[in-house]
Amino acid sequence: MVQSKVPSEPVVRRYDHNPIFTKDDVPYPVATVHNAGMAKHDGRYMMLFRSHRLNGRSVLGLAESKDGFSFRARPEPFMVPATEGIFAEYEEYGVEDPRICFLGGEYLISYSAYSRHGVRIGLAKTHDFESVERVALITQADYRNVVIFPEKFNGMYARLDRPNTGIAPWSIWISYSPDLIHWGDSRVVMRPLPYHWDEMKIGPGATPIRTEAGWLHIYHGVFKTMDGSVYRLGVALHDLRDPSKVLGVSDEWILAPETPWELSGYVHNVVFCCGAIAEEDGTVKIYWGGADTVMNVGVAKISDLVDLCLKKSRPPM
Ligand code: BMA
Repeated sequence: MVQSKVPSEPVVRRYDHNPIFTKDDVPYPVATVHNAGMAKHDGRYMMLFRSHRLNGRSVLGLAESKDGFSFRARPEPFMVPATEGIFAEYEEYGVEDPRICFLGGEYLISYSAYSRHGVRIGLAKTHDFESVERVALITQADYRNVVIFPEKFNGMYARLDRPNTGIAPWSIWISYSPDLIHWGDSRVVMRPLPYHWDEMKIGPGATPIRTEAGWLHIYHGVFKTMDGSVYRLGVALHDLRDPSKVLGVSDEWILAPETPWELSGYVHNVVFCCGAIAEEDGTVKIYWGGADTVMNVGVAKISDLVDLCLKKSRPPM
């Protein structure tokens, strides 16, 4: 007799009407929409999404929503590569994968700046999502995936970042700054685990979320297969007072490519998160790019994600 298996509820419940946002929702010509940074501003959900233009280089567009599920795009991109000053030289190939952090009454935007010199991180800020001001380039090459913590620690700003190296698997580091411009005191806090879903490389995902148990961080991990790389999402919990201390990392991923628009597209087998919004009811809306082509959303209970970090842990290093 075949035993029937009781399916367990997925920890992240995909929204029934994914994908929530595609290139057809953008009023200017683009090939993709993906990897959006998220913020809530004046009660509205702001989605700062990346798009490949038809020349293969990326720009950042903005879309807004009242409910977090149905988004309307602005008529023009929000950030395109700078054409003057120091930023022009380092953004020549495009701006990508933004993260948004609300801190000190303003929204900080950390984004990848691509150029012939490699990829580094730019910092910009906005008060109102109408205008945007570039602040500084806050890393050298090659860095990606910078998320800034929405609080200071002993007077210092903190960020998780991901330097690229030829020697070790790409890992998650922490760095500190007195002024958001000069960063240092860097050290590695989390490494990919050999022969595990995130063994090839990991990188910060969404801006960390404050919970009673610690800072909840949704990150991405990559596994190399004979059919290319698979991008999945995982969760880690960092100490509230000392975010360099990782209290737990879930042994299991929380999301893997499964739907047709995550399994195939511009880059197949990818779910990639740059933003999540914690709600007052204890849930979090997680936003992710599917196959570098469309935007999706799912909802998880914050307590379930914290439990995964603390009760089903793998070692952070
Ligand atoms: C990473 C970044 C992401 C992208 C992912 C999958 O290295 O370039 O922007 O979503 O690869 O292609």
